[in-house]
Amino acid sequence: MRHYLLPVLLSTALAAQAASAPAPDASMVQLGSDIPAKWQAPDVGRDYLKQVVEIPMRDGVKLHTVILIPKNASKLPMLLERTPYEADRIKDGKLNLRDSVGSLNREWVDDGYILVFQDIRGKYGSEGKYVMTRPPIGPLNPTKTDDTTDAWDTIDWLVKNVKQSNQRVGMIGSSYDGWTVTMALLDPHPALKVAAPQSPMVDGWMGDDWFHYGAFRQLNLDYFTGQTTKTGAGAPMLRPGTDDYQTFLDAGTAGNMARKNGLEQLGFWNRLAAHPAYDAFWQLQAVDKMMAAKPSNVPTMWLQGLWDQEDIYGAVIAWEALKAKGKAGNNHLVMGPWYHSQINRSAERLGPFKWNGDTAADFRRDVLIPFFNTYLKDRTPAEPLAPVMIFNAAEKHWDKFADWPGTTQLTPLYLQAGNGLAFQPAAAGEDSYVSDPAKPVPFLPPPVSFADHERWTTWLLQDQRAVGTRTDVLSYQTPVLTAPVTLQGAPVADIFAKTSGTDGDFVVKLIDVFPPFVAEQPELGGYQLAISLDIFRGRYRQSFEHPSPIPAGETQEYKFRLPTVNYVFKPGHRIMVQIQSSLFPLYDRNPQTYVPNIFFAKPEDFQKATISVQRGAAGASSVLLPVVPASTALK
Ligand code: PG9
Repeated sequence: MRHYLLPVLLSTALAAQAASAPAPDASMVQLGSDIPAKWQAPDVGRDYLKQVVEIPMRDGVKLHTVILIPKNASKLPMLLERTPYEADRIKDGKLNLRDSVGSLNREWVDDGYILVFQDIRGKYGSEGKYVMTRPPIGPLNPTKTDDTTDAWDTIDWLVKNVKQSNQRVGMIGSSYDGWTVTMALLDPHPALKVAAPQSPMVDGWMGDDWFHYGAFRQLNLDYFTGQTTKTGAGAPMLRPGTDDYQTFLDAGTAGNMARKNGLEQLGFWNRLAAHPAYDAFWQLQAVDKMMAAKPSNVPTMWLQGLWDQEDIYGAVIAWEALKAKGKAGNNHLVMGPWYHSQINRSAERLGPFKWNGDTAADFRRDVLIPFFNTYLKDRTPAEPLAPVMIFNAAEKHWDKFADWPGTTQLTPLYLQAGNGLAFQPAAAGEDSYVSDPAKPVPFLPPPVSFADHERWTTWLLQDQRAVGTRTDVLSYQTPVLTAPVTLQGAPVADIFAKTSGTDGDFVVKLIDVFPPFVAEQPELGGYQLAISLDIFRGRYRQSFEHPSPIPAGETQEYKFRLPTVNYVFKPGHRIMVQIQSSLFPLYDRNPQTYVPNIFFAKPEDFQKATISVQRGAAGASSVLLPVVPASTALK
């Protein structure tokens, strides 16, 4: 009985208490919201001010901008980064600015900079419409704004409104953020005094993010969904499994993969897929061409990695375009032993290759920040800045150059019978392989996931022994070198080949073969390091704009520039050249049957083809090497 009675007694007591409770007054009741309309953060001892402003552009669109100002700052320069990757990513969770900004920006804080981050139009906190790497005002952009005007309007606002500044601005940023720097340079605001595009996307068709010489980079499908399904961060595509080699093979074409994953809703994918050739769509947004038409006088440092897995093309090409316009005086070129954007991280090693010290941190301290200080703080650098600095990964030191390339003379290294390579022309002959689209050559040993950061950032340094024994990969090598061979410039692949198909891709790799034993680092014994490699889609052999079928069975020339090198093949090493017809799933498969648009090839278009690479009089296939005359060439 007691068991049931207790709750009844208790509830009776509580009811009696409520009946006798005093009436609530107004201070007890919330009719509005517990979140104030505007929260004013008190001064709790932060050593900086954080201002979040919506800066109006000339068309009234407001761009979300985060300004971090050291406390008691006066006459400090401003470092501006315009980004599609969230200006608010710099959190203000710490009392000290240097702790808040993280390792990437700490050095600038230490040196006394005001940091400014801005969301570009249509991304994250900014108003307006987002257009992927928005082309400049003109035929592809019939509006009155672009990232040149947005940078101009932003800088104009900053110099008028940030009272703690010295009214000078430097722009910096990597990759997409490097591209925004290049756009600002097309009509720089007078207060923009110095700039550093790092691994900038310059030409997405020729050799940066989207394609390489017409071969499509399939991991972009993840990028498009991440970047353009939402104003904020979207998610990459979902996968039926963990191996992207199998996933993309099963999809058949990039077009199928896109369709399955809903990408037909995405404007940029549709535009890209409709323009697989280098037509006006690509030509009119190639930054190097725009730069050459409007070269700026702003002191600019073009930076990129020698093994940049995303944008290995742009910085050096833009620098060359400006040099050709007589602008070498205010444009510097720097190439470090870095993966994409590693300039902003630590860089003591890349894959298994170890350098002497942190090549990125040392460079930022000794070169990059002094370069900015020269123009933003009137400080004279300890050493005059070399026009060109390129790391020599074989000898593990920086080389400085008054001009680049080190030689304009290209020396052919010819394919020889018996898988040899030599500087002497070869006797006529050919080597054949069957390229089977059902078994494309992997760019990394499967299983492979584009999301694997370590493997993705080092795939260009993959030991090529992984594929050298495949029957669809041709490998040629020199005898063991007895004298160094020094390269300073961009090698050029010059391949003469027949195919039984009517289209096909050519991948050419220039490889340093390490000696069988490397005492300092035994794991490098026999390592085959590609120092320069690229892919070329055969239909573009005569014109990038107007592709044409390959006449089956006829020798054709495939000539294309490979990524820039500053490298020494040392005595005891060998030079190797590998040729193959796929690099999958990074690059989409060529069906090897000519179709109007490879994105939409049908399963029956994918056919095996026999490729016959020519030697000697039949077609003197070679790789043209920028051998500096001082080096003793191979006999
Ligand atoms: N490589 C990336 C990118 C640059 C430009 C356009 C699209 C992608 C990046 O890292 O930002």
